[in-house]
Amino acid sequence: METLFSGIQPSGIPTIGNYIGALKQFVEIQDQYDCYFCIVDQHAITVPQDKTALRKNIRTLAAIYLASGIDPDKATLFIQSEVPAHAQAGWMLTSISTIGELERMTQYKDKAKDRKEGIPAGLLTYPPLMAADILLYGTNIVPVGEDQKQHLELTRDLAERFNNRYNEIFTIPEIRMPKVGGRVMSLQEPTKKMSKSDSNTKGFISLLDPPNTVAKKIKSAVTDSDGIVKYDKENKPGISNLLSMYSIFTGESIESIEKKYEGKGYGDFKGDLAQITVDFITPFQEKYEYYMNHPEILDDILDKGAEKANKKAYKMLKKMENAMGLGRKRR
Ligand code: ATP
Ligand code: LTN
Repeated sequence: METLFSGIQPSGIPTIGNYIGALKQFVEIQDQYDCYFCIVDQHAITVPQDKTALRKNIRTLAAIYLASGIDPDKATLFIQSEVPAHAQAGWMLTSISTIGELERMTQYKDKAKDRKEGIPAGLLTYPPLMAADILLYGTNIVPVGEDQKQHLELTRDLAERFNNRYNEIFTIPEIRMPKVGGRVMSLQEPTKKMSKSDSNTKGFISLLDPPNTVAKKIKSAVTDSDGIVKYDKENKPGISNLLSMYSIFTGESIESIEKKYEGKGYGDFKGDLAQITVDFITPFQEKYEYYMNHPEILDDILDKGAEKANKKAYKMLKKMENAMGLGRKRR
């Protein structure tokens, strides 16, 4: 069976964008791969985090993975910092990365420009840590949203560089992006990606927003003034974004949704989308509550996950050290 790896940062409460771009894909293909799903807390600290909030977000994210339908009997769910090989391998891959290629990463540029009190060095070295996450498991496939494409390309470059320079130990991973919904946009600024760390909370739907808040946010989403429900990403980014969401939740094609709302205004469309989203989020939140109310079940899943991930990652770490000549050769 091939191996799948993906990660989400516990940098806030996941949004419907994270669900559509990442979690939903995970669940759809989890039966076809040996899956590793990671709560990447060491990535989250590349920007300042409040320690109490971080701890809370880690548990919340674990429960959200499970509420989305990740099956802990099949997949390995674990916390990055509980598997030290990630940071160790990350250091080795940082050492073969160049500052030039890291400075070209758009996520780095975007996040660095918001930092008023100096740019944390971890923001720059974030991608080799991500490469370590992936490469440690001999990963074949990485399901992510569109924003991670550049990081995946760098991961492939680093893997090839390492293989050529030291020893052929890494599998070159493939990226998998959703056909629709790879980039869910902000409800307030539809040319910007929906992000869980957005300071304007009206821009995103958190997976834990109360249903009436969800409905309100959709109804007040920014659209345009021509009132025609039609997909046109360039000229009508707001309504196009909502159309994608509608299509993803119902499975209907964009064309058939456009037909359905021909001659109707945005009000009807948004009202229906609000209901559809609430119908998804209500049972989702019930499952989430179950795991939050049973911390012993959650801890047990995370303990087992860390144990399994540690075993697998440690083997690759040793191969990396051998290839690079670190430490002593064991007799
Ligand atoms: P942050 O806002 O803290 O930078 P984020 O919301 O971008 O975080 P991540 O934890 O970095 O979320 O991403 C987790 C997964 O969700 C990744 O696979 C990413 O590609 C995907 N993702 C994030 N935002 C979106 C979005 N707006 N649309 C589709 N997929 C997304
Ligand atoms: N960089 C990703 C999160 C992430 C990840 C990974 C995704 C860290 N390590 C490994 C896939 C595989 C992000 O910011 N969304």
